[in-house]
Amino acid sequence: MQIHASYPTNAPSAVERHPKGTQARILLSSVFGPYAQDDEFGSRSINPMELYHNQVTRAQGSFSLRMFHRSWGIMLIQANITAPCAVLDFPTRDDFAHEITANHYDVIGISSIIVNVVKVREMCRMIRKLSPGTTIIVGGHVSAIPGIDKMIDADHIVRGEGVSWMRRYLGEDETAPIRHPAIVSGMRTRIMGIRLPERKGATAATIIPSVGCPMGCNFCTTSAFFGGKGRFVNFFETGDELFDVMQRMEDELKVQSFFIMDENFLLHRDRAMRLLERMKEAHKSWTMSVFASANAIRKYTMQELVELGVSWLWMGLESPQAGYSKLQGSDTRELTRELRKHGIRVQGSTIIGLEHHTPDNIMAEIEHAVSHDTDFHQFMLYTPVPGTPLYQQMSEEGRLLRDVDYADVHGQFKFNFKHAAISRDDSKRFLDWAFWRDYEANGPSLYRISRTLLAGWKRYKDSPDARVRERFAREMHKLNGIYSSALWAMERQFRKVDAKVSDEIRALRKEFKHESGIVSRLMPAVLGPVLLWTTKREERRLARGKTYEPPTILERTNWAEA
Ligand code: B12
Ligand code: SF4
Repeated sequence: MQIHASYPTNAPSAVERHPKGTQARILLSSVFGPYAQDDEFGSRSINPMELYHNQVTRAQGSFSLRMFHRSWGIMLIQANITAPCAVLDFPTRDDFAHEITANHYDVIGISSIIVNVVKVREMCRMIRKLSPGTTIIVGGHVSAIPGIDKMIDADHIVRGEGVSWMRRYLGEDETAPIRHPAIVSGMRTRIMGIRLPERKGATAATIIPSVGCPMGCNFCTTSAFFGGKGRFVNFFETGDELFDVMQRMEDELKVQSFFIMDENFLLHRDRAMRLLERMKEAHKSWTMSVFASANAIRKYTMQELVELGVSWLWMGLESPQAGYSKLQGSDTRELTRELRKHGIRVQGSTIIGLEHHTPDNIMAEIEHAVSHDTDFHQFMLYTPVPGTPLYQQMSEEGRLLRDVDYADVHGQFKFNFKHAAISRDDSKRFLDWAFWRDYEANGPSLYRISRTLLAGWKRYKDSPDARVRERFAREMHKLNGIYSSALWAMERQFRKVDAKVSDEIRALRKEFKHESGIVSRLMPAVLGPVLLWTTKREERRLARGKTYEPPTILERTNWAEA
């Protein structure tokens, strides 16, 4: 078995080549499901394959935003090799067994994060039994586990960036430009008990400009995995390259909105400003959802952000006392308020259980987080994850709890280390409280995003910039009847949680009515009661333990039947 580190990129290659080179048949698979249940392979009901419901809106009941995202890492690798390749996403164990017996693969690559290491072990075992002779490659964050080579039976374990590694392995040109796959960012979206229709162009395209982040926060696993502080891997260096990719996606997927999967997109100001120039020249009224740190956001005026089309922003708030450089000089509450006034939805992210937290001060810190009144709020436990500087430090200090299963090391359950002041069980109580408190005080996120949208619409509906005007009009007209109806149902359903917030929802609904055309004005009378009914039905289903799973997807490229 060999363990390879593929960062820094372009390091001299010690990777042996596959004898068949680009003729090798490759299968790239994510780990098997089902995911949202407790089982012996490390699935956990608390850890579903859903971004929002897992770590953001999980306390919001039937108002929780539920959707699935494909495994973009293996899609990116597939799009950048010329070998015949299949991607198998979200298989069951039976699907996986069937695929590797129905077809002969020379190479099977498994992509996984740390929590799913037992599934990787099982998949390696299955491959050895059902497809002996096949080379097994394991990549993704799971490879950062110390001693992983003793835990699983793989031939190669790849740390860091996978496209260049795989190209090298197959004897392809690893410096060739990256070809971006067409990725629809989310699927099977559900809210208020309804599955939203999937029309071409209705869902954003995911764009992956880079992996890693040079800020190097001590707990950050993505930063550490792609080289750590001062390093990251750029797939598209310039605004021009990015513009070209986005334009291609606009054509292929018929989208005008993009989910930019870059840990700190706004940090690279030259690239973003060049992208804006190109957008202006080509009159592109695009919408962008981005991740950015507060110090990076502060490099832009609100006008620049709005012109760029930033409509959703994921920002780490962590804790004002924590001293992270990305937060220095920022009043994050003021920044959040300002962004929302300009129609930019803010998703805050707060860490529970930092070193300075104690049972005496943590409630105040949670209140502070909640007082940001962000549209969405992610809460996560401070978690030393293998590969990060924090893990190294905790390990040296002898504070890691040795008997915690990797399947439970994901920041949404309990501490995996000895905290100076907070017990393991209390870590979960504080975390659960934070989610609940944010929901109770600020209402369903769907209400909050409606409010931000309306604020943006009012501010920019007469903007002199036609691109900006068009963007807000597009969002408002497409949705205002739906939002008003959802608000009608939310107002009633939320009354039992908090009457004051319910009144605020009602006031917002009235404002929507004022800004709406005749059809949208009438819609809540019909659609509102339907949504109230589906919401209640969903509450009952959830109370009975209903969970959701992503569909299995198989996609082949450069394929000729053997
Ligand atoms: C989208 C996403 C998800 C999606 C699911 C995606 C999926 N289909 O599996 C959702 C939202 C459901 C999700 C859920 C979870 N996620 Co998540 N997720 C991400 C996110 C935001 C993007 C992943 C991505 O596509 N990145 C871009 C691609 C290009 O990078 P990549 O996947 O790392 O792939 C590259 C390399 O790793 C490598 N590679 C990957 N696979 C393979 C395979 C082979 C064979 C090779 C050679 C190379 C290779 O090559 C790729 C190209 O360079 C990342 C954060 C991030 N910025 O990466 C977190 C992240 C991967 N998630 C993480 C976590 C912890 C979780 C959860 C546990 C939620 C939680 N409680 O936090 C759950 C787990 C759910 C479950 N039951 O398994 C952590 C992983 C931590 C770790 N060290 O293991 C990350 C890094 C976030 C973070 N910073 O903490 N997640
Ligand atoms: S700024 Fe965010 S993405 Fe960058 S290292 Fe810190 S936590 Fe990670």
